Amino acid sequence: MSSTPHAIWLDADPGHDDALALLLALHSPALRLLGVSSVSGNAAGLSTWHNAAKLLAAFGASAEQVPLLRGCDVPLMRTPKAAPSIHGEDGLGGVKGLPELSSPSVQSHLKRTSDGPAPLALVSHLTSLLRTRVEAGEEPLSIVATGPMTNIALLLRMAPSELLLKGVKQIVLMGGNPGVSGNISPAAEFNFLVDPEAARIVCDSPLPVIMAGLNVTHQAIWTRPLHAQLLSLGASPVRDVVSSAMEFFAAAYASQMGFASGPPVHDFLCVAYLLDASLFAPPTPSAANGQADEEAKRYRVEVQTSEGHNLGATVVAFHDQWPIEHEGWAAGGRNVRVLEHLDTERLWPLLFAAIERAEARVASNVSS
Ligand SMILES: [Ca+2]
Repeated sequence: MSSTPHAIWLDADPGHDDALALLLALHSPALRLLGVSSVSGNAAGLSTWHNAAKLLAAFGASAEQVPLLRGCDVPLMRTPKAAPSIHGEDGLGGVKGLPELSSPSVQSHLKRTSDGPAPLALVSHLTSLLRTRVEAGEEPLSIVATGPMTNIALLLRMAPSELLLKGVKQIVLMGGNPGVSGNISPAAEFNFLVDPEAARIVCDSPLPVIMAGLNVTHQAIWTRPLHAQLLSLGASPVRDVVSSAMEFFAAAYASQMGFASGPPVHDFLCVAYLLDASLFAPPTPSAANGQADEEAKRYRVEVQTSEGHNLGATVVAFHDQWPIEHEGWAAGGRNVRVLEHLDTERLWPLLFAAIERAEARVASNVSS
């Protein structure tokens, strides 16, 4: 692994599990978070923007280090659809210990404004960020998308394709339901159903796309023993945010989705993948020739955008039932690397380590 931290951009709709993804993105030495953008999804666009600002402040990030940009308040073609029964009305229901919206630390993250529409300013910011990095010969960055894909689809449609191909290594997204039932509808996962056209644009793009869908995120259950371990380590501002978030999330998943063992940490897996893709390697030996596959497999994937029961569903050609028209990543090829396996035991130390680093950062901010 290179000693230079890998640059990432996080696009999110916080969101309890988005909060965990942000925590890991901020406090992993192997990653460098270049910025965050918010999108409507779990709650309205104003709420997810505010939530991102509160979380950045709570986790010790300064607005200079990690700029926050507001993105789209509505999907490309549809009316917004939120998830109040899972995330509360404001998207971070039940979360304790966050700074007030009016506090200087939160306001510092919200002060960035633009003359024109926010999504346009976001695309412009990302485009110039990519151009600067490409011209300086820096490594391509990874985009992490843990909300509906609206902002990222706009970027893909508006930025020069050559710049995207040079500047973006991959898009790691939480969304879709390869081979399993949906959650927001019988056929579809929430992020993809909220903006299915955007999800399709992202999956069909010529950039590598890594999909953490419900098939794998439902393997990452925050169980009671893990929660007890978190509480046993004592109280701190960061720990209060995480523990209260997971308590609310656990209760919501138990009552709304019948998850008795605990809630899945969905979005967290995208950042975990960037830290250690081997967490998602197929078990050994997996292939017919006895050789272990080191990476999750690529498949031809199509997001359904026709009206009806299948809107937003992900159809995955696990057995190449559709012809593979080219070797690239775009539509018609094996356009998505689908995460299927997870070494759950090795996942949780990443979170506990990030919590410790966040606590240290927050403590040093307070004392300085
Ligand atoms: Ca999310």
